[in-house]
Amino acid sequence: MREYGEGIRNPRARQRAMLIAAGPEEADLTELRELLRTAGVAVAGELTQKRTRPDPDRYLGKGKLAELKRAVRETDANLVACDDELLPRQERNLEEALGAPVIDRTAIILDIFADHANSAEGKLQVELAQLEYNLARMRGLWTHLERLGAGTTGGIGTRGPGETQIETDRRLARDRIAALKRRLEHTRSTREVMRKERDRAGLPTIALAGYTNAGKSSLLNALTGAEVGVRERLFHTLDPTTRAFVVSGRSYLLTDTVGFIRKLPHQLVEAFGATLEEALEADLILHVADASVDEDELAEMLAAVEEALRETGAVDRPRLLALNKVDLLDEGRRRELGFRHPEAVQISAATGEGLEPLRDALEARFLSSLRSMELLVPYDEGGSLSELHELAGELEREERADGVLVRARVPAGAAARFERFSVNGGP
Ligand SMILES: Nc1nc2c(ncn2[C@@H]2O[C@H](COP(=O)(O)OP(=O)(O)OP(=O)(O)O)[C@@H](O)[C@H]2O)c(=O)[nH]1
Ligand SMILES: [Mg+2]
Repeated sequence: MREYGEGIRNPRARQRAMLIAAGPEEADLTELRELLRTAGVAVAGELTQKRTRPDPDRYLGKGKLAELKRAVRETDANLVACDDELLPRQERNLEEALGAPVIDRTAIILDIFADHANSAEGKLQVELAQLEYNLARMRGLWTHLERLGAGTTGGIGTRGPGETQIETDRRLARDRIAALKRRLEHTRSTREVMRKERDRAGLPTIALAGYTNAGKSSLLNALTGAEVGVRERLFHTLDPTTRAFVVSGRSYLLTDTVGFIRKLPHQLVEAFGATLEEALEADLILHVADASVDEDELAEMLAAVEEALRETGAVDRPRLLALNKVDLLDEGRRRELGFRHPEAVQISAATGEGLEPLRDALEARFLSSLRSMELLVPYDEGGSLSELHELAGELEREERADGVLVRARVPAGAAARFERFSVNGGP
């Protein structure tokens, strides 16, 4: 990674972006603003164009581009941020025409991810995604925003390094990509071992999935008493966190995952794919949505999450929808939501409202998969008995001369482990 210029702590602090978007619908740049806020970039203004599809060479039409140039000058913006991922050609042409650096939605999201990555694995995954993105753009080994903000490469708006340098960088990038993939493979096999452990425990697993900022981490905390970081910023959580929680005496494992977003960069889906896929391999996916937004936006966010689940191959898992943040809604809107999403549970991770019905709904989903077992557990198998307790909650038990006779309903995944104590010979 390239060093920042001397004395420049946060190279983005002085960045003022002009926002642009083009497409068949009237553009709503709220989310792009939110992304930039999270990335620490100020917004100087916005300019949108309605057209069937963006211009293949310049993204905007000629007249609009001239307008943009004026707007950049007038508002003193030093950066242009596009709500779509740009083709390398569009980006180059825009930068040339404007004399100002241009970044796209993907670069911004990648930058936020780079900033928020904590675990060794998360960092490797983000670096891999950034390299793939930069390689496609013949960029060097540093991230786009860094390059733009640092002011060390000859000032804003100057093109990248010369051809030879680019070739060297490309080769280095490919080597680095191969090395990163190897290291990720390695961390994955380590986690595979951990997962086997978990599977052996046979606890039912639930994965939280949802749009970024929906309140997944807040819900994990509310249900499990954990203290996972929660913040009013996008993509706060990148690493899956798993915690146990108890409903009617039974333990479940709940995993928090990275949030999704519209137009999620495919480089990130690829880089985070394996981790996500594993987390989402749960018995149930609890889809958490921010229900405080308006109906159209909610529908869009729900669809974006479905799309991302499809991309990670988790679309066939059983689902439960939790509409979060209902503390911000009035009675009328709640009723309307209940009407539109009768299968969903309305909750507030913040106030705790609706969490009891949610626990009940979760439990109900698992009841059908429980197996009734009658077991005779010898007295020297105390470990098995407490394990059984964790899995089955309250036990009906009877002390006998040769052990404890137990009637329990055990999750199907764990039933095999207790088979040897079975006295009723099967389900
Ligand atoms: N009013 C209200 N705010 C909530 C509720 N749940 C979460 N929030 C707020 O929403 C913001 C995002 O919450 P998080 O739990 O970090 O959301 P997340 O889905 O984990 O977000 P990412 O990790 O970025 O994907 C925070 O400011 C929370 O305080 C809720 O039920 N009501
Ligand atoms: Mg989170």
